[in-house]
Amino acid sequence: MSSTRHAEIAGAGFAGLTVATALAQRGWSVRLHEKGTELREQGAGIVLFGNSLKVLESLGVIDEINEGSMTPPFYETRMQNVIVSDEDMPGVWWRTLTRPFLHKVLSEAARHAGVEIATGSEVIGATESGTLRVRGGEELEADLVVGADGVASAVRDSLGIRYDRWNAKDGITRFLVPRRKEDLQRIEPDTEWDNVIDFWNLEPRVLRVLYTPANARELYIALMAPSDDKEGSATPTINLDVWTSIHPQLRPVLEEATKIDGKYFRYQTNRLEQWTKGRVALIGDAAHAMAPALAQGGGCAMMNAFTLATAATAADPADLPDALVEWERLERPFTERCQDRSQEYASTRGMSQGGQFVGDNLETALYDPTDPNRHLAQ
Ligand code: FAD
Ligand code: 3HM
Repeated sequence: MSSTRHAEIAGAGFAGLTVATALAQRGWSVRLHEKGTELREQGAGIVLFGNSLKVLESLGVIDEINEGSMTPPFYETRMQNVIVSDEDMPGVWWRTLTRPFLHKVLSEAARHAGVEIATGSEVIGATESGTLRVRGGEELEADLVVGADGVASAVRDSLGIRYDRWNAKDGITRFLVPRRKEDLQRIEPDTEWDNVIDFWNLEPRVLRVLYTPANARELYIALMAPSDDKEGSATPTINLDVWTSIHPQLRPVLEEATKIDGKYFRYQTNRLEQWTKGRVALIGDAAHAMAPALAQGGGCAMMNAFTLATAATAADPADLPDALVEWERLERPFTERCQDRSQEYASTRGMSQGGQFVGDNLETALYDPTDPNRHLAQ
């Protein structure tokens, strides 16, 4: 009998690609199932902090990530177009980038590590003894099964794991557009257009634009409006008149957004009764979807994917279920505190006051999932 351990993973998002690569790099045979017919991420931009950048460093892709991303000089917050904070986050490692780029880097790392990627393969469930069920009838056995299949996880639901869910009143439509930096500079010469700028506007109506340069060419803009504001949340084409009436200096990039079909997305937080059952572990939005306020949903997905891979590798194969329970006990509190902080900001719109990247709010950003001694002091 082969001593190589085998993992079956549902979902090739940031969580699934990370755990697949980390396991394969540690000698596991790994099959990753993606229901989409192509391996790709259609989303817009993302902000990553040290916790996930350390993971990318450990996977061996940080040079590539650095080349295709940037660190803006400041994370600026404006209320009614008045600057309330400019945060340069001393000691905090952070990068902005596009999601398609991050997905491409992770997909290539997975292939390079020897992960078998099955596209057009829809997972319909799993059993705690370690089988993954794929549409079409296949039952695949594994030492470890991972549900990284997103917020509507079939793996989670097939195991009967219950969870609470909160939807925020606000939601967001996200776009990747050309930077148009010179046009923006002409309109507002005193603005540092390389900054992240969180343009809050609460009066006469809640219409916020989070402006995030992702590299020299691409800009991520996220347009937030309450879900009951029909004009503010209109998609697939945004209501240019409404958005430029509040944010006239952003006209060039808002015009770019009208050329793209947008999807309005309401924030959601999930809290599960358990992240593991037998030989199955859940990670990413399947386990802990969160409001994006602290920009840590993907970061937590990647750090939990990585620590799952190291914990499973360190475990005696016969004791894997116990090792998964211990992994959850140690890692879950960090994610839950981040969920709570993000949820609080989302429901109070407290980010409009600026100055959020300080103190306890930095706990997740500063967490190092690659440090084997990280739990010694607890
Ligand atoms: P997903 O990205 O949902 O991936 C799941 C994958 O599984 C998909 O490829 C899907 O096709 C596949 N799949 C689903 N079901 C099945 C099935 N049955 N069988 C096979 N495959 C399946 N995070 C950050 O870190 N920084 C940010 O700046 C940030 N900004 C955000 C802004 C907004 C507005 C929102 C809503 C979220 C933001 N996040 C951010 C959070 C982040 O996007 C998510 O937490 C992260 O993408 C989750 O990754 P995942 O791999 O768990 O899930
Ligand atoms: C990066 C980021 N940060 C905050 C939000 C938010 O509060 O909606 C969205 C984001 O993409």
